[in-house]
Amino acid sequence: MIYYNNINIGIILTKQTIFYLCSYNSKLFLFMLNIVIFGAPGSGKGTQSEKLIEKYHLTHISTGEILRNEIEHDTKLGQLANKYMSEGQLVPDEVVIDILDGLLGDNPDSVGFIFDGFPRTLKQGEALDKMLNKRGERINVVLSLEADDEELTNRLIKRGEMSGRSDDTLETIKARLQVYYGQTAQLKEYYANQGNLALINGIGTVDDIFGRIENTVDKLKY
Ligand code: B4P
Repeated sequence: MIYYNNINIGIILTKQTIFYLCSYNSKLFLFMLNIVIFGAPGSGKGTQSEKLIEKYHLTHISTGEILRNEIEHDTKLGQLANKYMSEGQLVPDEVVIDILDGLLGDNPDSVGFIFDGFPRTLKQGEALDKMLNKRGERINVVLSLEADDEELTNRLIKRGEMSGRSDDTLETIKARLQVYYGQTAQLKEYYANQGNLALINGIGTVDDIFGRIENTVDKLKY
């Protein structure tokens, strides 16, 4: 528990969740912690999300994972998504925005979310702001994992060799990087203008990078 003037800040750890509580003049407030984990393909979004979930007990939403699951089960949505993903292109905005909207509705009591791989376009970013506003929430921080193209390409090729993921081939990786710089990277300016953007050096060991993330996230609460 931290005390500052009339403000007390603390964390309550229950079996499944951590609540961030703040009391001011004896009134209690519950903080939501909404994090966007952002970056080019291969920047470590999925990897660092796992560590964030472990530490902060937030609800993880990975649009890539959801879409891959639909492909695996050969659903209508999966068949549609596969057309785009197998070529390294983005699945249409309306489709992923609908998925997100549904997931937020399914988790009314969540103490916060990690948005992994969403948003990927300005339209998705604006839609996410609107969806959170409706819940009386907002994005607290956008963690942008920064790594160069050579490192990103090497990581994804390695993963493709091990997992056989169909979009981890050299040709598709090149297309995904182009899509990132053409359609996604502009979101950094959008979030910088909101004052939410934190650039994280994404090179180094997974634990080193998570240390940088923890420094940023922990400063947010206190
Ligand atoms: P995603 O699943 O989000 O895949 P990704 O961008 O390639 O990143 P990923 O999270 O998998 O990689 P990570 O950096 O963790 O999306 C896949 C596709 O789905 C998209 O291309 C698109 O078609 C579609 N899609 C998803 N969301 C969408 C949306 N919102 N709108 C439209 N379409 C959407 O890790 C990569 C590798 O690096 C791993 O093997 C990991 O082990 C390794 N690694 C991580 N950190 C490392 C480190 N520090 N050092 C060395 N290796 C490291």
